Amino acid sequence: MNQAAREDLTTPTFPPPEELARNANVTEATYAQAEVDDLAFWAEQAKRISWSKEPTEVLDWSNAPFAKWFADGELNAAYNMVDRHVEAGHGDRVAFHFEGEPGDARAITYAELKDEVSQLANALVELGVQAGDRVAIYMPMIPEAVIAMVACARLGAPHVVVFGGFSADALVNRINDCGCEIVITADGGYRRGKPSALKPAVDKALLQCPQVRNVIVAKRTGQDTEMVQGRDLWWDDFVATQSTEHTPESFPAEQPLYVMYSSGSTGKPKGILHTTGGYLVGTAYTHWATFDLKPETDVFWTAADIGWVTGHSYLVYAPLLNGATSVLYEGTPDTPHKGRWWEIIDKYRVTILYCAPTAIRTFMKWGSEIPERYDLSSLRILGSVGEPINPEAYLWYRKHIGHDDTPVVDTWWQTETGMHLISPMPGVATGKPGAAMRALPGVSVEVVDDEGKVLGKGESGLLVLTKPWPAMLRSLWNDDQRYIDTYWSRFDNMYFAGDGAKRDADGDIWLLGRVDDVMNVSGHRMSTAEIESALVSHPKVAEAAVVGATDETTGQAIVAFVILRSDAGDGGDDIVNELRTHVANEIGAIAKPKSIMVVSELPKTRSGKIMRRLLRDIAEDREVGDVTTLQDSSVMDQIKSGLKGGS
Ligand code: 6R9
Repeated sequence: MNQAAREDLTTPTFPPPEELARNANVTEATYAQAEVDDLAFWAEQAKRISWSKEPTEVLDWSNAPFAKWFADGELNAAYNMVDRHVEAGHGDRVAFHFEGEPGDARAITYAELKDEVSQLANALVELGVQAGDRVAIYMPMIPEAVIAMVACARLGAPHVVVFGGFSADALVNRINDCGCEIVITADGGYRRGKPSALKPAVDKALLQCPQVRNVIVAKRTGQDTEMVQGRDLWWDDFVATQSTEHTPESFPAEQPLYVMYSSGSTGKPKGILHTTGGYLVGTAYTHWATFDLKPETDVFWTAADIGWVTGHSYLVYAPLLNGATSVLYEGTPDTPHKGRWWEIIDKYRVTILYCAPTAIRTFMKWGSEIPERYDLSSLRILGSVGEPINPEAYLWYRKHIGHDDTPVVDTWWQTETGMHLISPMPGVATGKPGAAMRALPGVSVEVVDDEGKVLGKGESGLLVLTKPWPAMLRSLWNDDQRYIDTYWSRFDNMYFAGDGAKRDADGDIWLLGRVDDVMNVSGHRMSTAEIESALVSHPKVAEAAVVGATDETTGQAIVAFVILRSDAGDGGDDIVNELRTHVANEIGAIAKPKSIMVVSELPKTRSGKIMRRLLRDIAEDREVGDVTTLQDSSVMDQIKSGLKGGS
């Protein structure tokens, strides 16, 4: 049976729970309203934000593709994230339940957050930071990381968060590309039960970043830390002693807010630039819409690192803008035990969980008996982000985490888009496992062919955005030309997302993976995601990654790497043939992998993306390339030493 038939016939669909639909933030009427006049709709959403000067314009697209949103408005981002909630009488509301990996915990109220953000803002001012200056943040998942981002936003000083798992080299590139003069870091953080140092990487990096004047160091692990006199300052000495009073200044809506480098790709990383007004409107609105957020009662948990855009938009910015209560967890899901996430959900009565399919597949591999030990009844909505969620993972997530009655929202977006653009709305959609389904109200997407012709039901092609949206990137840092070339040159007046997509018979959208992950085998276009999904639907398979390896005869050949479920043992002697036959049955003989290798781990970036580039190196029998952005750089050695494969 082919993939389309499998979707239509055997995968169940899930209408929204009645009560959720009755009280839903977004209804079918919201789509209709946005369709009548999308700019009026965005002007309406801008009221979620407190402006010191209300904008009278919505979108200025006269210099396309360089957009200005709410351009004559003025505001302060941090005022919107903390002060206004305190002024509204919500100072005692918990902003974050921080849970350290070793089990230490701290609840931080909005009033406390306001004080600590103000202290850091004062400290940065003392170091000479002015609006427009860039500040690098290289931190573990601790409250000071959030405080650092919000304090920079308060000063109109764009932050450049570099994922704490990246190497000193990655730090050098980003600090220098952006011209950062201040770095905020920590002695270390806890990972897998051990303190893991961060400061030495900063010291190493700064040998190549002469313009950096000062480093602020938060104490987390208490490990021995070298401090460079005159340059390095302990947070406890320098920040915690500052005044808790700081008056937020107003900035124009287009004030740069942050630069985030896109990771995991080859070549020079792109510095994606976001600005203030539109980004705040777009993230606040989508957080409220996609997760049906009720800030007074929900406990929201984005289980993602702040070094990834999901951590920016939906761990820091949107939850604080909406006055929500969130969980901030420092560590790994299996420390000290494999039930850690479910224990946290149980402890804080989390109502909305947002994570990546790769995490879900890991939990599947560990077995459903682990979450069964915890009370997960507080959950009411589950979110997915980062890659297409295969139907098996969706169904497992819904059944074993979501007690078979919580909607799963599969949110498609990018670092560049800043906010969700495609996702089912939980109170409206009849969820289809594996489909991101429909553009959010106010957002315009199409699937087009190579010539830019809009495709219809039952057709596959490339995903494009046909109208600007408020949280869109404004450019690439110092590289307007690359911004135009990458996103706006492939088609006229359309943003090219780089993802393949199809519309099913109902017109709903399915993401097919990056177009660079689309293989061409004997002239047939095939998506890596589709074959991975077929492999994972086999009862013995926990995870799969597929790459196209250069092949003399067929152009590209399909090579699969699979991790077996723990109860499948070594899969048996014939496992490779069994899986090839299975894929042939699921999709067709053309999709049969030429070779399948059984491995114990897959190489992933910290945001959970499989680094297919490295697998391609193995499949093509090459020296493995740059592994600096891997979550665990020993994985490649493990894969090479433990291959069980065949062709
Ligand atoms: C938020 C984030 C963006 C790329 C994007 C696409 C993939 C993200 C997805 C998804 C299918 C989803 N992607 N969410 N694919 N379904 N729900 O992940 O940003 O790190 O910039 O990655 O991730 O390929 O183009 P980023």
